[in-house]
Amino acid sequence: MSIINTGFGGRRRSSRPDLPPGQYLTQDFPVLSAGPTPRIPLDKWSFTITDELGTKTSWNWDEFNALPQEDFTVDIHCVTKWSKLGTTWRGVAIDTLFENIESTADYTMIHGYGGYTTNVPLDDLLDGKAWVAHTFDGEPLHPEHGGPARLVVPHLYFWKSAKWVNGIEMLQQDEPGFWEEAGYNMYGDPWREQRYQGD
Ligand SMILES: Nc1nc2c(c(=O)[nH]1)N[C@H]1C(S)=C(S)[C@@H](COP(=O)(O)O)O[C@H]1N2
Ligand SMILES: [Mo]
Repeated sequence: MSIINTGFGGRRRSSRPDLPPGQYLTQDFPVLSAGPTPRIPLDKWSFTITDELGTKTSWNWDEFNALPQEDFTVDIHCVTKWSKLGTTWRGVAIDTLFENIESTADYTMIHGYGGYTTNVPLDDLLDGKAWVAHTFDGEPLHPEHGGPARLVVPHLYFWKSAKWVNGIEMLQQDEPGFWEEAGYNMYGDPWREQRYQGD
């Protein structure tokens, strides 16, 4: 008997160049949540950028949807070692949200409904590197996957892509969020396998 590995759905470590070290491919979309799924009615939803002086800029759902929208296709990599290639999303680039924000702070804390937090340097959110997405695979983002809207920062491990995202807080200094407090890496580059503190 021979074992045929097609490269799809298998756990074999692949030499394919689009798969970071230690990751395997999945065709599923696993759900990973540290707590219950918050349900946010769209008429209660808002997104707020808070600068380092405490000044707030907010969008309600209608205002957010009136911003320029982008379709994007990206690979995502979870620290639990699954990767999913070519995922398609629609949402607002973080660049768009920061167009009228004046800040000299280099770090951010991302906040989500339900209390989730994760830290991302501002540079890693700008220049087309991150979005607040409301649509996955042509459908409204399912609540389990972060709907109404989630952050998508595909070049970092997926725990940085906060589900049910509702704000970005500007910080002068880097601070750990929820998983980072628990020992996960402060930056989380999948290509350098920065899973845990000290990696
Ligand atoms: N608010 C919130 N966002 C979160 C999480 C969470 O528990 N709460 N888990 C993170 C982790 S570890 C991963 S891998 C992805 C999982 O997203 P998914 O459930 O859509 O696959 O969401 C990230 N964003
Ligand atoms: Mo994860």
